[in-house]
Amino acid sequence: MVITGKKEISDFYCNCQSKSSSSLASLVKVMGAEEIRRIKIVLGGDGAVGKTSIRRRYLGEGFTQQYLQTLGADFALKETVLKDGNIRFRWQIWDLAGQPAFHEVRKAYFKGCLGALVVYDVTRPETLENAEKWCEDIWENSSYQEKIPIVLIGNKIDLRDTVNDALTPEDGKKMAEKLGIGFLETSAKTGENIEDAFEFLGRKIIEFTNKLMQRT
Ligand code: G3D
Ligand code: MG
Repeated sequence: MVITGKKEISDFYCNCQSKSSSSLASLVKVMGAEEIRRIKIVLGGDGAVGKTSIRRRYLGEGFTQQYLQTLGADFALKETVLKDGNIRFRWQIWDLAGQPAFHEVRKAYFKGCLGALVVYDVTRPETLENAEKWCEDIWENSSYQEKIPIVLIGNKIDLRDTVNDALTPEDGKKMAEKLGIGFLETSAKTGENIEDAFEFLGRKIIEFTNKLMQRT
């Protein structure tokens, strides 16, 4: 692949497979870090925790959505500007449609991904336990040697008072601390913290890519 301009470098960022961090970093340094435009992130978590609802709530109207039949994944694009720093991102958000035979597609799903939201449902405690496995799976299958940024999302907080054994914010915080990742609670129904979740992840991705670039 010939890297000649902005489009190519952003495509490179999206498509890179098993590039070492140093080769990636040196390439980005040559082109200038501010050229990064498009960032692939994935949504992880058990079925019915609210991944698709979170994505839909965040993207609102006017987004591009494609369905990748071979992967069984929905794939959506949104351009957004982080509130400070004026860094413009074009999110490429991958969201598996349903829960197909995931082990067969996950390599392609995680390929080139620079960050993830791993979602659990605060009304179903087993989904938080499984969130740990999701994180490990993402790190194992990602294209980077370093652990890519993940934000743990406790979703459906609007339903917390309707069940007896709902997870508390402390439960999620504890898991996030154990895994060394960020944490936030959301409701895709009311919209609470949905924007913040993506912004939080965006900041972590900036830190991550800056760190990669400093290594060269
Ligand atoms: P998934 O993509 O993780 O499989 P979905 O999950 O986004 O398809 O959501 C599964 C169900 O949970 C949907 O209900 C959806 O409306 C609901 N849901 C998602 N997020 C929230 C939330 O924050 N609060 C509440 N109350 N419900 C939520 P249906 O009935 O359409 O299957
Ligand atoms: Mg879904």
